[in-house]
Amino acid sequence: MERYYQKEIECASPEEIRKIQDEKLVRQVRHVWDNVEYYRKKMEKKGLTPDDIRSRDDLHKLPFLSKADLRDCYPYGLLGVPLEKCVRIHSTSGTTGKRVVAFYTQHDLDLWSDCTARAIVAAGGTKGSVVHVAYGYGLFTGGAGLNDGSHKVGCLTVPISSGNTDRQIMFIKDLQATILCCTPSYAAYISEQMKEMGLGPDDIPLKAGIFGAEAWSEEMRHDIESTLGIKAYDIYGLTELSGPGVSFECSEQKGMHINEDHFIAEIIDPDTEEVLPDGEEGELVFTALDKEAFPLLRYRTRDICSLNRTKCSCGRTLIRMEKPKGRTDDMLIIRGVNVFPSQIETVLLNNGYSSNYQIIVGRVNNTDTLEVRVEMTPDMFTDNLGEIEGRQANLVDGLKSMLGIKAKVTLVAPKSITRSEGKAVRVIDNRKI
Ligand code: DLL
Repeated sequence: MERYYQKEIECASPEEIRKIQDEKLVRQVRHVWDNVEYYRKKMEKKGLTPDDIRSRDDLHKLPFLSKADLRDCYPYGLLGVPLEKCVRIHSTSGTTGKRVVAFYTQHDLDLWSDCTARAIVAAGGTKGSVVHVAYGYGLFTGGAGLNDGSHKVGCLTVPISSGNTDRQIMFIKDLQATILCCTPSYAAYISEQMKEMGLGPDDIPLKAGIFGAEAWSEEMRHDIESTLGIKAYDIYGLTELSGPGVSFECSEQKGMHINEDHFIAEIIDPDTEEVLPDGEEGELVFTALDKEAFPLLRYRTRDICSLNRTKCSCGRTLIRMEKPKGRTDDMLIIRGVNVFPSQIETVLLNNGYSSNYQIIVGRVNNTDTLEVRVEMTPDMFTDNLGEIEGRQANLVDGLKSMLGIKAKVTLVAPKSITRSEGKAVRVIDNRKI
């Protein structure tokens, strides 16, 4: 039986959701206009005042915010409240340029934990469940976000953070954890390590996992579900909008329900910025409706996916977003062809390989090169060169039909690719160096 954390919202009619969004949007635009000079100037540039935004239908008039805006405003330029009302910050891992720092009031934290509580309940969490939170704690939002949602539901929360995988497995067993929260790549690592310790799915009490923070394919989901003996739920979010829980999956596992009472989602064409109809793929844009400290309107996430407004059989009416394919900035352009790492992952897993792979892009004589390095599983490991070459050729064909371009495939020994305890880094693009 499907359970809900806040049924009145999760199963509200589209009219009720619309009413909530209309009211909150008008209020939020006024809040931003009054308190965030940077955005007020952007609105003025477009000849807008808060009176121009009377409902959700006027959303398209508002200017976008991008990561570049956030960097311009670092650290305090987008604050919507006096600093003394803020009680927490989180920050993105930002490998290039300045990190994004997001601020939270107590009210913001409270609403955020409602969002993650909805995800935990949708994954089967109840008062008394033991929830093992192996997302990183600290500036990253994963640990704190799931931790606080788990508290709200009344679960026994194990704030173990990431790392020390043997100890993770021991705690899962000893404390009888039923829900595991971590990145999908770390879940895959935990299952691999379990196997090494001679443990199978029947030896651990887990029933569900709440996995997100990085793009992962359906094939990877099936792999994790069978090796850990659990149901794997996707969860999405980003620091700029609070963290995990912007959307979450239900037992149907057909897209993630967006917490529409807190966020309005739009899909735009990333080049023309035109709003696209439901079902079309494009860049996801979010407007946060009730965040006080870091109130972003029309924030361009750079994540590529589509929206689905059809009714879900779980009973929730919140619209769904498809699994993000990746970010516009993750997309590789190789010899003029768009390639998402997730497409490569699909081919590898469909051919019996694990998610331990690396994509190496280079440039030789002005031509892009693509190499996919993937580990053989212990079962396929061999030193028979003919066999290895046959396997490599198979993968070259599979990748060619998925991507339309030829890649070099190198099979490497099991365990030779570094494992990830957080977000996996799978692409090495040597062209940028
Ligand atoms: O990754 C928040 C989070 C923590 C989400 C734990 C889920 C679980 P950031 O570090 O700011 O925040 O990275 C946000 O990660 O724009 C997406 O590109 C990617 N991402 C997050 N969740 C998913 C997902 C956290 N379920 C960026 N599928 C986002 C695909 C995801 N990509």
